[in-house]
Amino acid sequence: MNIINPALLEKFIKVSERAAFGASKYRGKNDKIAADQAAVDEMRSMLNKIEMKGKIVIGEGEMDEAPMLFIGENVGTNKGDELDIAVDPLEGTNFVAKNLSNAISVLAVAKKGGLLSAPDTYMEKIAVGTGLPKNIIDLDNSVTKNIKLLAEAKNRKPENLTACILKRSRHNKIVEELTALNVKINFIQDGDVTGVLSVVDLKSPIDIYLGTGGGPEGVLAAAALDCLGGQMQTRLVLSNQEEINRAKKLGITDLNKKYNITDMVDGDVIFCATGVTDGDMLKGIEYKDDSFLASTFALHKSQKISKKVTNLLKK
Ligand code: VTB
Repeated sequence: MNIINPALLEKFIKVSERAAFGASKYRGKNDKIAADQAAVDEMRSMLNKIEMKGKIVIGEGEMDEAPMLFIGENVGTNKGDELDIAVDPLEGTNFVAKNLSNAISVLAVAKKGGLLSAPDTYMEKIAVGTGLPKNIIDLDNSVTKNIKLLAEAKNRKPENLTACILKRSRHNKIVEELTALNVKINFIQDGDVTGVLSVVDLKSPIDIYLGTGGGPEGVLAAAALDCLGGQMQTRLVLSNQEEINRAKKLGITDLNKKYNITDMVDGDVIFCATGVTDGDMLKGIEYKDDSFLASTFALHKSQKISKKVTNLLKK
């Protein structure tokens, strides 16, 4: 495998740490836009310090709609390796605005061409954890069939499984089927990167993630699951001509394609997520006089690195 320079992991950790710190200043201030902007500013300035020819493939939007970290923007010093970068400087803007748990700053990095350039449209997602038969779940199966297959593989009854679902009315049908099977449901209000990753969190009881959320968030979660060994399948939801055009502009030709992890992430990958507010996966930014503590979940596939790091940094 063509690996990403292992020394870069620490540099990308610094990027998500500073972005999370930027957003943390707006916790509970009821200003989603300012919180996001602060995270974007910090993330961009840190990315530009890294020796690389970086390109944003998933970002804040397309060039004409996002002034910074837009899709196609070049970042880094313009020397070094060619890397593709997916960012969500603030995943869970609502959480920060209302000072609720689970806001994170997140990014994924691959070699050039290694990440699916997903449009900012909805995406169907289904994910399960490690140690299961390959391709056990499928978006084209009914929810009932997927649950039965999973229960069988785990040697448990459906009533002893827990599913994580984003609380939206579009998921009513999924919820109905799960309820009929007596599957336990853990609803989340927002933040499906963390939601998907709960299937590989050894402390969490989540057996399956199901539902439709953001496309960019889907690729970010796939990058982490690729390092951690879970399974995920996704499909873009393109509901009008404008969305279809956006997908085509990003090079997507098969509009109904079901993506497995290897279709979204190719080769080596780095993933970093830093907590902004306290959450299931990470602690939020903690202020200490002129410094702050930042907790980050950092992964580097080729190096088999999966670690949680807490650093004390100058404000
Ligand atoms: C999704 C989800 C994100 O926002 O994009 C969601 O992937 C927006 O969904 O994790 P709605 O349009 O239904 O509100 C998040 O939850 C947070 O950015």
